[in-house]
Amino acid sequence: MKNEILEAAAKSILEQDVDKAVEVARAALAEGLDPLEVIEKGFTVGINKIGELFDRGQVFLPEVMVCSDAMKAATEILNEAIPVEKRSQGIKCVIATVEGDIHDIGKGLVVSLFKVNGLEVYDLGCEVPTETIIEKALEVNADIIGTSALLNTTMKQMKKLEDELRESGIRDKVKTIIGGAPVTERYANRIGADAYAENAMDGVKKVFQMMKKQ
Ligand code: B12
Repeated sequence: MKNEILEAAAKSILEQDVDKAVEVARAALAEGLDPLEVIEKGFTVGINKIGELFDRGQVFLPEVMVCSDAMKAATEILNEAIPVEKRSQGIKCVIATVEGDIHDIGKGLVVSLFKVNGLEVYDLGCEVPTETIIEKALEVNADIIGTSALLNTTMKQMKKLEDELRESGIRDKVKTIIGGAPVTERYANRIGADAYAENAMDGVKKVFQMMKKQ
C-alpha cells in the first residue's frame, strides 16, 4: 500500500493533477504514512522528474507551473501533519529564498521542518534582497540565516550575503546555512557559509550541530 501511494504521489505531479495530488496526500495520512517520507519519496520524485523533462525541452513552463501548484497543495496538507516538537529550542532562524529567485517549494519545506523541530522561524518569503535578510537577522537577533537558491544565476546572492555580513562586522554573530538544487557543499566552503544542507531534514541536523558547537 505504501509503495502504491508513493507512486501515485509522483504520478499526480507528473500528470499535473492538482486534485489527485491532494487526494493522494490525504490518503497517505489516512493510511498513517510518515508525511515527510511521502513528500520526499513520493511528490519530490515527481517534481524532480518534471525538472528533467523541462531541461530536455519535453515540458514547458506553464506545465511546470501546474505541477508546482499540485506539489504545493500536497505539501501544505502533509507539512501540517508532521508531528510538532513542542519544546522550543530557543534557536532563531531567518529563512529566505534569495533575490531574483521565485522557487519557494523547497524553502517552504525547510520552514515547516524547522518549525516542527522547535526552531523559531522568520520566513521572509522569496526574492528577498540581501539587505532585507541582514536587517531582519539583526532585528530579531537571529542565530541562523538560511537561504535557498534554485538557479545558477541567483546562487551568487549567497556569496553576497557572506561578503556583506563580513563587511558589516557581524559575520561571527550568526551562522549561515545554504541549500537548493544547484548548491553544493563545495560551494558553501568556497563562499564561507557555515553549512550546506542537501534537504530539509539535513538542514535541521546541521543547525543543531552548529548550535551545539557554540
Ligand atoms: C517547480 C519549479 C519551478 C516553479 C517554481 C514554483 C515555486 N513557487 O517554487 C516555476 C514554474 C515558477 C519555475 C520557474 C522557473 N524555473 Co524552475 N523549477 C522547478 C523545479 C521543477 C522543481 C523545484 C522544486 O520545487 N523542487 C522540490 C523541492 C522540494 O526541492 P528543492 O527546491 O531542491 O529543496 C530541497 C533541497 O534543495 C533543500 N533546500 C533548498 N533550499 C534550502 C535552504 C536551506 C536553508 C536548507 C537547509 C535546505 C534547502 O531542502 C529542500 C527540501 O528537502 C526545478 C527542477 C529541480 N530539479 O530542481 C526547476 C528549476 C530549478 N527551474 C529552472 C528554471 C530555469 C526556471 C526559470 C528560469 C524558467 C524560465 N525560463 O522562466 C524560472 C525561474 C524564475 C525565477 N526568477 O525564479 C531550472 C534551473 C536551472 C539552473 N540551475 O539555473 C531548473 C533546475 C529546471 C531545469 N532542469 O532546467 N520553476
